[in-house]
Amino acid sequence: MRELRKTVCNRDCPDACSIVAHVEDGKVLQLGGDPRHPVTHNFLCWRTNNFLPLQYSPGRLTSPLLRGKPVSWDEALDFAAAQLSRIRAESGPAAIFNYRSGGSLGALKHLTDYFFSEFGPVTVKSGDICSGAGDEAQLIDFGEEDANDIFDLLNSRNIILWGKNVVVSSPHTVPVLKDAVRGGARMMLIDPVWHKSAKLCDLHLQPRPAGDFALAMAVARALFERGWTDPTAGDYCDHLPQFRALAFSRTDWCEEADVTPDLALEIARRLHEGPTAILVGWGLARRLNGGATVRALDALGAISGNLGVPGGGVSYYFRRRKTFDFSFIQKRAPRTILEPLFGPQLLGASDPPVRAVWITAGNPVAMLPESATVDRALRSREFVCVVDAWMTDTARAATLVLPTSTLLESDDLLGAYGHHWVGVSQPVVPPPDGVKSDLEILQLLGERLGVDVLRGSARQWKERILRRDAGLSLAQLEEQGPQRHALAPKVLFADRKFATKTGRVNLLTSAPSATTLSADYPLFLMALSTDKAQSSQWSQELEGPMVVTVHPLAAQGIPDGAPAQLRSAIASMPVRVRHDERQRRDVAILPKGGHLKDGRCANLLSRARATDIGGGGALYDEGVRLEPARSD
Ligand SMILES: Nc1nc2c(c(=O)[nH]1)N[C@H]1C(S)=C(S)[C@@H](COP(=O)(O)OP(=O)(O)OC[C@H]3O[C@@H](n4cnc5c(=O)[nH]c(N)nc54)[C@H](O)[C@@H]3O)O[C@H]1N2
Ligand SMILES: Nc1nc2c(c(=O)[nH]1)N[C@H]1C(S)=C(S)[C@@H](COP(=O)(O)OP(=O)(O)OC[C@H]3O[C@@H](n4cnc5c(=O)[nH]c(N)nc54)[C@H](O)[C@@H]3O)O[C@H]1N2
Ligand SMILES: [Mo]
Repeated sequence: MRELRKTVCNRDCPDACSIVAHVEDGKVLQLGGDPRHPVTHNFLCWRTNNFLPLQYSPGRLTSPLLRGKPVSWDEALDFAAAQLSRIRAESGPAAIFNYRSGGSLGALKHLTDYFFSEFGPVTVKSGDICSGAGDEAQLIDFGEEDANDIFDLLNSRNIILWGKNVVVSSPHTVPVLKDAVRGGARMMLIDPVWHKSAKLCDLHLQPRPAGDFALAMAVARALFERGWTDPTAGDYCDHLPQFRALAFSRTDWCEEADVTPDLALEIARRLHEGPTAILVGWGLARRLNGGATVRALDALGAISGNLGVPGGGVSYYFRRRKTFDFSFIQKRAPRTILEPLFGPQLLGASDPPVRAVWITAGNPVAMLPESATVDRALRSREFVCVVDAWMTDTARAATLVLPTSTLLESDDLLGAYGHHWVGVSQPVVPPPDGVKSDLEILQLLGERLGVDVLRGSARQWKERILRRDAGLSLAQLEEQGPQRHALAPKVLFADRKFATKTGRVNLLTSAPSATTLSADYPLFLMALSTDKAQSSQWSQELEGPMVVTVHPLAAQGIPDGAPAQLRSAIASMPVRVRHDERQRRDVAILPKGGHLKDGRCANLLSRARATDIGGGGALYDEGVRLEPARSD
């Protein structure tokens, strides 16, 4: 008999959907969106609708693998325990690196950090490849990083999608945006790349990649010149005169941004005719000047009077961990490795060198820049353990691979970074024989290492982590599905009190240097989210080389559909060229998440570089060029 079972999607996505699984005889036959969740809104994205081929793929790992050979769990865990304790005894715990990424956003994944903090404390990552720069920017400016309620967009007169592809990356914001537009809001997209989200907007500006800081300064200047700033801005902003002076320090901002002055003026006009919500995409912060760029957008929202009002806000992340209490996890790592510099720093670490790496919910070989260096760094360690459900590029570089559960088997607690609903995931089917959850794995490892802090069931951990003042109980989440929590006001900073030291917005006062590419590599490599994959997790087998999308005049005479090589200063890879006249002439667009094993990994081409602040990845500032296909 077919049964409907609900869970919450744990993927690294703003939407954290409530999933309805159709289960028959212990097998999931179909997935759909929960009609009762106001944000999930009865539908799932393509990649999760199509998750079942991955769930039931013959490539699913069901046995631990030691140097590529299946072994029993006892053998695997005895081996892991022996390696970890030997290396700790010989070199100290700093020689062990606990690397965890966002393969599952479940709150219980933090227990890996708890475990290694108690076993060590060991080396951990710093920064954040995804959002480090933007997070830091908002914390510096506002002292707090969160957003107005998602449905507050219905109060906006203008909405600016600033470097944000909602159709692909946050599809559940789209119905809300459509409702807002139906209700009379005007929406514009500012993105160097043409993508489907442009169709939702009445205006699409395509600035030069990395040109947004300059564009924001042009807009600020226009706001000041026209007298369109909030007359009370000086009451709630620090450094207003210095910020004004910065905006007036140049007259050629528009040239740098490659946007005409009338379009900069149009942005200023829409900010002035508020309430205007700026939805800041994660992409534009993944640049050398990414932190400064987000700070500039924060400043635009502030001086134009759009903070603390319904329909306004400069939203980057919804604070997804707000309802979780992780205070029991001591932050006392002896050393950190900056996530975007994973490969070079792992190779370079000394005193002690990193001898062992434990990898949870991440595929750094495919997803971190300079993939070949990441691969080499891992392969040259004494002991690398990867906990994953599939044989990824990173698992291939490991000594030991431990098979774990998928999102349909997950037993966890989830916040969201695109709205304020909290939910629980509950297994809709049990994991296959031979598969253990991250929690079980660490509990069994802990028994061998004398670290027993993870005692307890998943449910007990959920109880412990969920904050009492969140305005919802675990039982309620289990019975009724995801609920909006009580710790986020509908309008952030409603009294224009900010969480900075002075209680005021901290406006930026200086400009970053401009990003330029060399004439040898004139195209910005932009490897972006695709609807067909979650980072490196693809539901379909890919065939042939990756498709690179360029303007026909950027194709070096290579015809549409033809094979070619895409080359950067450090590597090259085969591609198939697709012409698209809607794109700028200085971008080369690839899907992110291709696998190194298959020669499809964009990160092979990118150098490991960090953003100006916050330890983000400067992922889209690598220059590349197209060359004719190699004949070999
Ligand atoms: N289908 C799918 N959904 C996903 C993911 C996925 O892999 N697949 N990944 C998830 C993850 S990990 C995250 S963090 C989120 C967000 O995932 P992201 O891919 O970060 O999503 P966006 O915010 O849409 O940001 C990308 C946009 O930023 C733009 N951009 C890049 N550089 C610049 C610039 O200099 N200026 C401007 N104005 N724009 C720029 C790009 O052109 C692109 O349209 O989505 C999640 N959702
Ligand atoms: N060139 C380029 N590079 C990028 C980006 C880009 O836009 N361009 N985007 C960046 C961004 S935004 C991000 S967030 C990162 C993402 O980088 P990663 O977080 O490394 O992304 P995934 O490929 O999703 O890898 C997560 C792994 O976790 C595994 N996993 C899933 N569930 C579980 C679980 O419950 N337990 C365990 N142990 N494993 C699990 C999955 O099978 C998968 O192999 O990549 C970054 N890299
Ligand atoms: Mo991300």
